[in-house]
Amino acid sequence: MQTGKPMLRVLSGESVWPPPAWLMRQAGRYLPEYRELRAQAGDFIALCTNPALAAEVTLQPLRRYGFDAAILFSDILMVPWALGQPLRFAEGEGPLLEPIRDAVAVAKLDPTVVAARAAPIMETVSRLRGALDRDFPSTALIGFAGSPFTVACYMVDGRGGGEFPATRLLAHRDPVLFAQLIAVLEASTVAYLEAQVDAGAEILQLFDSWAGVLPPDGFARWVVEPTARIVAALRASRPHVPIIGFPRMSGASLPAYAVRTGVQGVSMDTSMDPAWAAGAVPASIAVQGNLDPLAVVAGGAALEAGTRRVLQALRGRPAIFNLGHGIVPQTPPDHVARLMEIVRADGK
Ligand code: 1CP
Repeated sequence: MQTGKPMLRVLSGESVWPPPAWLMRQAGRYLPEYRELRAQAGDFIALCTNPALAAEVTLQPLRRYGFDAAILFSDILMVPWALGQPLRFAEGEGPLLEPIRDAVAVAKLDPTVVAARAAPIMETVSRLRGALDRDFPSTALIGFAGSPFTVACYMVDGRGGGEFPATRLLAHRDPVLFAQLIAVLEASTVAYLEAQVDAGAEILQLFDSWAGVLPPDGFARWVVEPTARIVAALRASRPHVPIIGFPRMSGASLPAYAVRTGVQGVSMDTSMDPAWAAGAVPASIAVQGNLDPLAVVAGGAALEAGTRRVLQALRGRPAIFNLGHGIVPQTPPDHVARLMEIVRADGK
């Protein structure tokens, strides 16, 4: 019998079956206990910077479902927040930031202040690590950040929405300035993730949710290269911590992304055929994914068949069961319980 946390075994290249499982956005609005605590906290940034409450919401889904990983409750936009960019989360609208579009605004960003301003988040990580060691000894703690390109999308456009026209235009019109912004984000991300590791994170995930909006040369320059430099810096400074990359909607570029960035795991989005990816990504790199979050909302036959299809594709190689994107607020909590039963019973 091999020992150790299943998530860490898989990310060191071992095949573990049934695969370890966790769900992106596993803490959040689909859980009544989250909604209650969120109402107490007031605004979302107050929740992310309150170590007692942020640790509590991280643990809520573990108590219900016993996932193999806990993911720090925070947001990818806490890096722009720590850089001093004005940010608020408007009810029903998502994040709103004061857009950064010129050299003066980029020059004001100072990556050396990020780790210190993010101190409350590091306090959450260290509380979580203590709680897991005590109550969930086989659950691994995931720290995370957005990748530079995806974070830049919000910083330049100032809001979500999925198209990010101002960001894409800036990258075409003024690649020198855009490269400066990406460089600030690379340095900030490395410092921010190193601080999470020092506080107790055991795995790091880089979310590149909007990687798929770029043309191929942009994908190489703004997604693959910055991620490769971040991974190289972290492998040098914190060599024991595996990294999972999530280049969402990267299609056929996923295997090349996995190899060129040097990540230990790669997360597949909903549109990807997991059987194809399981064969195309080298077996030394774990694949993670990729049930459609809407199949969990639907439940019934869609949930049963979808979960089995993903499990079948993952069998026989290092793999982590997850969704293809975050769980959505209208997900019935019992459907998540059923999902975990199917995974734990090896698809039976
Ligand atoms: O009112 C609320 O409760 C706010 C909703 C919410 C939550 C629960 C937001 C605002 N962020 C989060 C938490 C969060 N975000 C986590 C930790 C929770 C967990 O996973 O258990 C994580 C890892 C994220 C990461 C995140 N934030 C991403 C990358 C993953 C993805 O979903 O693609 C992105 C793109 C964001 C930006 C963001 N923050 C919040 C919203 C609504 C959005 C998306 C905005 C948009 O549509 O563009």
